[in-house]
Amino acid sequence: MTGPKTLDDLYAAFDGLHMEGGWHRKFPALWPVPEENFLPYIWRYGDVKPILEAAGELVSTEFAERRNLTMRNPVEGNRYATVRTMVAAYQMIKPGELAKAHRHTPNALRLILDGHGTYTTVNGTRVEMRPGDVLLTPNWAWHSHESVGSEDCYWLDFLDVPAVHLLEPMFFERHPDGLESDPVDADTSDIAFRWEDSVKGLEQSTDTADGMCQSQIELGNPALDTIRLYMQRLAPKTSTRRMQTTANSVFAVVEGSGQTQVGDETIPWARGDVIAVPGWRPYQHTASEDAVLLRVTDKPIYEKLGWLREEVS
Ligand code: GTQ
Ligand code: FE2
Repeated sequence: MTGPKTLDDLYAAFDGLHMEGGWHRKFPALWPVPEENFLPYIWRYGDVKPILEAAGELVSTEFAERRNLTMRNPVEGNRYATVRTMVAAYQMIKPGELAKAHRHTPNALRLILDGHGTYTTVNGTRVEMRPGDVLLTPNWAWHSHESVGSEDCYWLDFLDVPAVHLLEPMFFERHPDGLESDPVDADTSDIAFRWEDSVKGLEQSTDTADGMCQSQIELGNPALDTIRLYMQRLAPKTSTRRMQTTANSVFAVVEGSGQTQVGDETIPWARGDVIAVPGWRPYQHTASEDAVLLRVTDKPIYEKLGWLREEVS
């Protein structure tokens, strides 16, 4: 026998071939339940708005193309993502500004916070962006944003860019002409969920999402290949049940105020805030007053792959 004679020699031989014995790994490959990696965290609109306003003075859309401010989860080593598969951003556009057309494989959606007179054009359809509206920009759809009004317009972006980073099907291109030609105006569109329709839907809905809200409606089914969206109304001074799910969520506060318990943390929130709730962290909400949350979740990924596990207690 000419092979290694001692355990140390054996492991050195493995190492020389870029291999590792399953029984003496430096890092485990399997563990009993999901690890806690990404951290629960909140970004407050009240903190962000003045900074975006300043960016409005210092950074033009000529220079930046998108005046967007992404929310980086504070977990050590993270460079970009808000939760494992998704990134959220605040974006602002000023009167007369244009964010030129481009397209990319990441799916995106926006929730409008403030301002009127801004339009987004998605694959040739131009729709107005009004507060409370949710607008979709699916995989590879051309999109541009343009202000023709007199108010600064603020919104939230949510994209599955980190999922694309993980799986690597990234493609991105700018429109050769900067803008799509001859867009058609539309007030109703497959890519637009209007706030007034959400309000009506929430009034009529009897779906309580297993006690996770007073009522919820789903926007789309799913809204995007990788993302499901739910508008959830919370009853004042009432705690929801506790949810634990392998899927990640980012909540945006559309209306009202309250707090969310995630793991051991209690996170108070108000309109325009964004809360990162990473997978498998038990969470429950308590509204102080009538509140509406937009839940943005990567649940379709887990559903499709057979990895969705949910428990409500
Ligand atoms: O508005 O097209 O926050 O492409 C990140 C990437 C917004 C957008 C973001 C984007 C956009
Ligand atoms: Fe984009």
